[in-house]
Amino acid sequence: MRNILSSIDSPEQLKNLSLAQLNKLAGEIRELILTTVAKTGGHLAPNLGTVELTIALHTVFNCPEDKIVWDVGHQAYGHKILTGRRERFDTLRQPGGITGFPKRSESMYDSFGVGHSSTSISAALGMAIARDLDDKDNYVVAVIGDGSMTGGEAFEALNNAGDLGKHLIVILNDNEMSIDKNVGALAEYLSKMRTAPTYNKVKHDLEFLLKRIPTIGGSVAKAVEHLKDSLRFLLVPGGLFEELGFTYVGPIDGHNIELLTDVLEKAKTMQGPILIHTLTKKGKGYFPAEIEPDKFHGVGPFCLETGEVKKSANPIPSYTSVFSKALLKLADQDKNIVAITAAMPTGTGLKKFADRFPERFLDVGIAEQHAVTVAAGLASQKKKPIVVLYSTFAQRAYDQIIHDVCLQKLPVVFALDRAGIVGEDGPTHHGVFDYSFLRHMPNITLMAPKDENELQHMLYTAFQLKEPVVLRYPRGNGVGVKLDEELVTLPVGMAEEIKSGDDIVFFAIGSMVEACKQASEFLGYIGIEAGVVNARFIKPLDEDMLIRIANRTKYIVTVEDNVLAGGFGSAVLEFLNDHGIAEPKVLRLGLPDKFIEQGPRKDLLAKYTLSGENIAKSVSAFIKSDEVR
Ligand SMILES: Cc1ncc(C[n+]2csc(CCOP(=O)(O)OP(=O)(O)O)c2C)c(N)n1
Repeated sequence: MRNILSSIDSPEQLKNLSLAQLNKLAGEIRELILTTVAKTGGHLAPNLGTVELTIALHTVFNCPEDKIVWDVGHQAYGHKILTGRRERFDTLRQPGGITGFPKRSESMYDSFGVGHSSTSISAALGMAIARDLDDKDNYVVAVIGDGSMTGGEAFEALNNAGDLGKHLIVILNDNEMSIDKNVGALAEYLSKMRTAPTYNKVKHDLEFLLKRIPTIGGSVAKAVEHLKDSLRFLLVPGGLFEELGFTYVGPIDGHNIELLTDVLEKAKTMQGPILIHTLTKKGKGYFPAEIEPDKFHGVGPFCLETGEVKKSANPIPSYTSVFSKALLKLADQDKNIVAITAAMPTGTGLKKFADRFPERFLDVGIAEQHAVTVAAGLASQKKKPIVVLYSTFAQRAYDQIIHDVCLQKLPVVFALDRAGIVGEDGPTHHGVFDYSFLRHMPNITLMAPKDENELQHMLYTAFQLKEPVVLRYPRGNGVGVKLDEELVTLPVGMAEEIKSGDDIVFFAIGSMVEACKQASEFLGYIGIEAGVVNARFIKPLDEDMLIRIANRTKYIVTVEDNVLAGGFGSAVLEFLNDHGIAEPKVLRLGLPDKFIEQGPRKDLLAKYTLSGENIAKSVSAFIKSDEVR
């Protein structure tokens, strides 16, 4: 059979294909996903698991009139391939290329932009309400994984949707995995549904019976058809989802296109909210991903033949791994330390902690808000909780950090990993807002290390303080400095002078200190003596240091990998203004008031004037323009 995918430019074309062709198409889509992601990196295992579901959805529904809302959106590559983006698929996650998640501005088939989890049912419900208000009759389908279903917002949406009774189809894509193994009581519940002995026995008996009924006509044939239908719609009694007002269908094989299309067609004719429970295999069709779905959840470029991930030869440890080791060391010495992750034990470096101290480790599921308040509860009872989140996902817990932690001055430590620009995951994942949304919280101490060694000391310091503390550090490798054996308490609110120089002084924070050291070298070549100060703390700011700097230079340059609006540079400006310090002039370097696109981290840093060379260029241009004035 000739290649089918190469002629598919719109999902409409799927409707003319036979089942055999649809099955062949599934293989071709898998192949394209595999060969592309092996080169570009990306979310492999989730996408391999949803190929048949995607085909079935686009065969049964008429997009873009009908709306498919993907949760997280990290499983929508097949959808992208089938909706006019096949030829550009090789640009996946590249600068200017196809994005790794659905994006409304990229395609009319992407009904809702996404990247953070557990939003699909809410968004789909909104679309269903709008449809009914407009007297339209399109279908709305949310596709959500069992991991994403652990997020509070998903429950809030089920609760609301079950009550409103709008026609809405929710597909629960259950592969028993979040990034790591899915956790929690819901995961247990789903697992019981999958293996419910009554369900399986009845199903088996009925299938056995049906196979034995000879081909017959008339009313008996109809009865048999009906029986087949009931088999597909066999309900597991007492379902949680039924109690919430949904009609529950399943569990069904999420890799069987015939079954999926049958069930979806039937769901179109039903009333009210429907939840279809599909069982899929994460990584389906690629053995290395099937056996290690966590490793292939989000993966860099890899060798297709062996499944070996192409590692950079960089021997410098990552910030995450230095954090992970330092925390283990501290937890060995202090039995009160409890570590909390929101479904990211591997990504945050907490896996070893979980293995060594299972009783002091909590994976709460994709529930950042709950993670923070559970930590507040622990802290109220004299435990020393540390909540480890990616900066971007901490955005979810803004109120909990204010209301449950800071207001009560509870000693919770927050470690925000992947802060700053993260790279190819793009605007949904850059952690570039944390200085701005944290620094205005009373009672908080906010710090960022200049290198991996300072990260260890900051972690140690954080546990010494008896109040809320945040430390934030970037994705990727450290600077390559020696790691001290003995950890010390850093003086809170004190910056560190790293390099002298008075023509201008860099007041830099976090990983930008290293970039400023390089910038200072560059400026030296053109006769500008640039001092470098490592601010260490965004809050409290080292005000004495700022006054000293102000007294000796004409220009202060603040540098941060955060949005400029309300960030670190703003804090410096506020201080100078509030103290009537009009000189020196302040140049703030950081990220502009826009969402930063996808691309290699290094390139984006350079593009937004945060590489050593480009910092130096901006500074020299700033001085020149000032001299002209
Ligand atoms: C709010 C939020 N926290 C964490 C993440 C990181 N994350 C991306 S996918 C994922 C697991 C999702 O599991 P599931 O929904 O079951 O999908 P699967 O990958 O298994 O197909 C997590 C934790 C996120 N995207 N959003």
